[in-house]
Amino acid sequence: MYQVIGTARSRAMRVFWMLEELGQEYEILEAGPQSEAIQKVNPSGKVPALIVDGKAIFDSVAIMQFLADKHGALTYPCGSLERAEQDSFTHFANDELDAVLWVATKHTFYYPEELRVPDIRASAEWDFARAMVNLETRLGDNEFVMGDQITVPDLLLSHCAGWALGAKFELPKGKVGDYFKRLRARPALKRALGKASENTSD
Ligand SMILES: N[C@@H](CCC(=O)N[C@@H](CS)C(=O)NCC(=O)O)C(=O)O
Repeated sequence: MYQVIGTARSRAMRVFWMLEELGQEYEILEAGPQSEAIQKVNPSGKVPALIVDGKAIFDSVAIMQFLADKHGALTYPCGSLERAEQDSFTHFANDELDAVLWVATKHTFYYPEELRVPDIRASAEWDFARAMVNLETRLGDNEFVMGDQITVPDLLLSHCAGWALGAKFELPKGKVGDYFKRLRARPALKRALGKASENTSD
């Protein structure tokens, strides 16, 4: 059975969601960033990590893509043109959303107070809003970014949207807003949230 080290309030949530979409069994080893449990397997102390056959894989996106490839779902095959486009959406989500939200988060509460620069918020909001416009253009009238088929970047983009909402960034209405609503209504996400809340000590 897979084991995931992390918490619901971290990027581990994406991995729980992916495992639920794939119908895989997993155990949550609840441990936060820089905890002893994660430092034992990941020198950077960052969550999440996936333990598979005694080996730890870290970085949420590497884990999600590994799982998708291994179980042959939520992904196009390596070497296909579709996979190149799918990966381009994955990098878009990481570069334009995750990175921007992470910088804003670090300057809100993660860094020691003396290192925080609250003024970066305006540029983060500007970057985020620009990314939403780009997403609207690329999404068009599709159900998911790759068309009819849900893939790894949809989960990633939706997880970032939830993060943005929690951090009080403005989410667009219209096509992108409806796209995020569709993703948040996925039964697999609901199951992942339920399982995570059973495992949380918060
Ligand atoms: N690119 C990594 C980022 C992992 C990451 O930064 N995780 C946060 C929690 S969501 C963390 O553990 N941060 C601890 C730190 O930066 O010291 C991923 O997607 O897994």
